[in-house]
Amino acid sequence: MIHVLQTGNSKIFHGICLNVLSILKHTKEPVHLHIMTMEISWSTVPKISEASCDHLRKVMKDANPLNELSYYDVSEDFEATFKDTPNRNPKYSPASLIRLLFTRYIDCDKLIYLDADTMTCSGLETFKLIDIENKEMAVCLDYLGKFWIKKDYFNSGVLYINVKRVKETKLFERAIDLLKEKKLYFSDQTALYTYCKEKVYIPFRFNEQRAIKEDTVIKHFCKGIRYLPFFKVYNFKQWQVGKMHKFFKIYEFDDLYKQYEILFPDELKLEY
Ligand SMILES: [Mn+2]
Repeated sequence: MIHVLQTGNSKIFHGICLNVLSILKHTKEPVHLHIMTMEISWSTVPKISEASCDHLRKVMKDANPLNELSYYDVSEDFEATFKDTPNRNPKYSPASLIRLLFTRYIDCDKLIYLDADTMTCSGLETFKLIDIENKEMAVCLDYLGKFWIKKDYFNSGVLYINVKRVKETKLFERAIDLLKEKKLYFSDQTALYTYCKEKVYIPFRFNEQRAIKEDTVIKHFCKGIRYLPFFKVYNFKQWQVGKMHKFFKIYEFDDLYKQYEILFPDELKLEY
């Protein structure tokens, strides 16, 4: 069983569904997906509904009856933890902090955390080749951060976590404590970077922040820079089908877009 964690609110649920369809396409082993969500007093965005997750679970079980989905509404905990902290409105969204709470809810051996703006291009079984027995996490460098912030600055959009170990070292709880004290620019990512001492750096194929290659496992649609024909900062997501085609020339998820429209008619529409 491969354990996967996704977090967020209703605004990015189509991203999670597309990601899951990509996992179902490539990963042969059964997958246990954990979805953590919240709604809070200082944001109007609703949580992902339990009904939406029930439907997603059905789609997953149709693909493999051994697949599982667990749903966690962490609203109260999130409110109590972050409401009165300087990081309650981080750069991207308060929802980016949800993952920091995971050790309070999830118990398994190893866990693959994936941002909602990622897609898998091959099976998640490849993660098992990474040895994190004596580490807290396996991480990839942040493509832009390694130039501009620090040369070993990592990207927290894909994390391969040794759950038992991070519970011992209290990595995620210490990251939360730091965010309670100090305003950080990339809140959760910098907090994890600050405290994670037992880490192994893995190749970009596990968190590809640029063009998809032949051996890519995860493609991450994070912010990027294109220099030619003119300087442009872009931040397009996999549900922006028009941008995938015209800007990135990515067509390899087209079968999944079709599936999404058939399987998830009641969820957010893809953007053409
Ligand atoms: Mn991301």
